Amino acid sequence: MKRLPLLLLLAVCQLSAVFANTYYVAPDGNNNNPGTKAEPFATIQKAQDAVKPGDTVYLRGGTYHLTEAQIARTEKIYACVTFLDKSGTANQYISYFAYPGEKPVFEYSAVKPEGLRVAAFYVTGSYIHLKGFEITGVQVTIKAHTQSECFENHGSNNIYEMLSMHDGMAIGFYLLEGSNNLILNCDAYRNWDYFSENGRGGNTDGFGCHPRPGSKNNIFRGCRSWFNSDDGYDVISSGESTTFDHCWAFYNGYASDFKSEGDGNGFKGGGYGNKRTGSEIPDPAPRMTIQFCLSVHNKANGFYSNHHTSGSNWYNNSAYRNSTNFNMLNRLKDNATDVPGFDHKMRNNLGYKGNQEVQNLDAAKCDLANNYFDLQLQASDADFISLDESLLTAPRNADGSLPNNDFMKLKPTSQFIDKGQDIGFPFKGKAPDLGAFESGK
Ligand SMILES: *[C@@H]1O[C@H](CO)[C@@H](O)[C@H](O)[C@H]1NC(C)=O
Ligand SMILES: *[C@@H]1O[C@H](CO)[C@@H](O)[C@H](O)[C@H]1NC(C)=O
Ligand SMILES: CC(=O)N[C@H]1CO[C@H](CO)[C@@H](O)[C@@H]1O
Repeated sequence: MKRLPLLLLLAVCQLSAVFANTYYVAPDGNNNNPGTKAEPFATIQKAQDAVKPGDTVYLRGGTYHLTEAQIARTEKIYACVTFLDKSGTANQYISYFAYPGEKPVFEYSAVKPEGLRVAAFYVTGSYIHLKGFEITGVQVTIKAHTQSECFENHGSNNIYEMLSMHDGMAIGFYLLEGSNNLILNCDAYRNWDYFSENGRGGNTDGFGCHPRPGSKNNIFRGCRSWFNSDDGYDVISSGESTTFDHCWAFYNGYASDFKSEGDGNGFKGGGYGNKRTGSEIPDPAPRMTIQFCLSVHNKANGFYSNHHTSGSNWYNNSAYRNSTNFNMLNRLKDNATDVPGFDHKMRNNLGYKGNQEVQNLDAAKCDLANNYFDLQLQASDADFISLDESLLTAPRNADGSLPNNDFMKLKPTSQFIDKGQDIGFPFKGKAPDLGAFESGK
């Protein structure tokens, strides 16, 4: 007797799976088409009109040259070329995927709306999964303080996966609101706004996450950020915590010929900029978590607390050749006085060849253990299997995960093997190793 409803439920589930539709978008498509494989749409915007929760839109390979006529709508100061406001559900995401084995590239150099910021994708919907395509050439047209973005997120429970945002003037990924979003295995590189504010590129981060209070639990995992004119990852002005897990930052603050541009921090872990009064700053300020991350030869700091008004969690990170590898500078909320970092929890971090290794850390006011600096261990080339930086831009694995190579991996004879503290992640040998990569022993 009890079984019947379950069977019924299964049947209904299967039916709805059968009725999930697949649509196609192609560079030579037409929005008067039905969106089938043989007769695809021209734009994702048109595909959104057709979809319902559970549907998949496949993006065929090739280059899509976007035009100003395709701007879907203007939202405040943004020209939103594609405006995704249709939501899926927890069990039925709406998916916009690269067609298997193909490489769709969305190219925006002709989209230069006067007096407006450009958002290639402005996403207010939730339960949307975007996967496997490239955004390039996004423009900035405003001379004063401004920015454009490849993706601006306002929805929740979205997945941004295997997206590549490059060679534009815009921030790669940018979040102001929305919870439980996952930014997975994405790359942002060679983005530089050379037009506004005298071309310093001081706003063009690879990834920016600045959640308003209530926008919780956003996670960046497996991402890479390099040669962006400002920072690799920036969480200034955060009302909530953000987690960075297994992300890499290198060469930020530089053009690809190493000409100096904007700030150039690998991970800018907080702060509130010019906001001064207590009420403008959340109390307590959220703690960020930055773990298993790698930061190499950024112009300024590898890992930076950026005048944050609370401590953060820094676990198992590796820094190499930054101006300062770990700069833990904090600020007192009440009188905006900069002070050496307090309340940081740091475990198993490793640094090598910074101009400075660790700055602005008030060790007595932090919870420190098993970091190279408190263990008083000085790294040398002999600790690492490879320091060949060309490995940083190696191609990703087929599933989108970070390339698995020897960069900054420890030699079996390294002094850092088994020097870590068990903080609940799996490890090999007697104890965890220092840094972002566990060795085989
Ligand atoms: C700021 O506040 C701290 C602690 O309350 C105090 O020690 C310090 O002197 C103050 N600094 C200034 C510039 O007022
Ligand atoms: C350091 O990172 C590796 C993964 O790359 C992990 O296996 C190891 O346990 C980490 N150390 C700690 C203390 O978590
Ligand atoms: C040893 C080394 O290469 N240090 C570099 C760290 O990064 C700064 C800023 O980019 C460079 O000036 C240093 O040469």
